Amino acid sequence: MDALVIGKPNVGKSLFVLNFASYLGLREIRLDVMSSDDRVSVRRVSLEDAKRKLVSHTAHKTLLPRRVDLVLPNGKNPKHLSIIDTVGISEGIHHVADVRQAMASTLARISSADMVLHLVDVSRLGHKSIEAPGPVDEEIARYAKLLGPYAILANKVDKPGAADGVSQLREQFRGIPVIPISALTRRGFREVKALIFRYMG
Ligand SMILES: Nc1nc2c(ncn2[C@@H]2O[C@H](COP(=O)(O)OP(=O)(O)O)[C@@H](O)[C@H]2O)c(=O)[nH]1
Ligand SMILES: [Mg+2]
Repeated sequence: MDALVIGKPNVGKSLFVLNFASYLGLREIRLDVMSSDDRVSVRRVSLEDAKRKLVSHTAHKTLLPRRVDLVLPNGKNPKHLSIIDTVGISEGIHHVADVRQAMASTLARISSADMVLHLVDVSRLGHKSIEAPGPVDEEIARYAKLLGPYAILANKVDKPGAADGVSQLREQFRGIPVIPISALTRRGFREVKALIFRYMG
């Protein structure tokens, strides 16, 4: 099963993917870089190295999707889960062609993913920063909810002001599951795992 992680720049997608993989038991990852024609180059790195490389204040650090493959023990039928980290989708039209292209191909992946996990930075609701929830989040939601299993992960609940943000977000995205999480402290990871397992059958 492929779970696509999508959202605005700096909302915590990369930190979520790596810490969630670690929560699911992974210590070293094959960091598969997927090119636009879906060719994959494989590298093995520790989760700590991956974090140093991929988690950043700089937006659009990861243009190509990164896939993390996990095998989850389940008696005689181990489950295979791929979590795909993607480039941030920003508001408006980005001035760099490569970034625009990466965003377009990320959006195109929504239709083929088995599940979409849409991260928002719930601590920035009402702010003007690039990671603040905005119109592009509503567009992603409108599209993704039609296509299959979809949830919003309200990230950075460890930060001040996030509790209000979660209830506002639930109000705004009625009918869509909103799971409060912290990619940093791993709060809410149990709920995300339960959701994924429910869809994996
Ligand atoms: N306090 C806090 N910071 C976070 C959390 N998730 C991500 N960050 C920080 O937000 C910044 C952007 O994270 P990153 O994973 O690179 O975001 P991405 O652009 O969506 O992949 C980094 O400085 C992270 O350390 C969180 O849950 N809590
Ligand atoms: Mg990233």
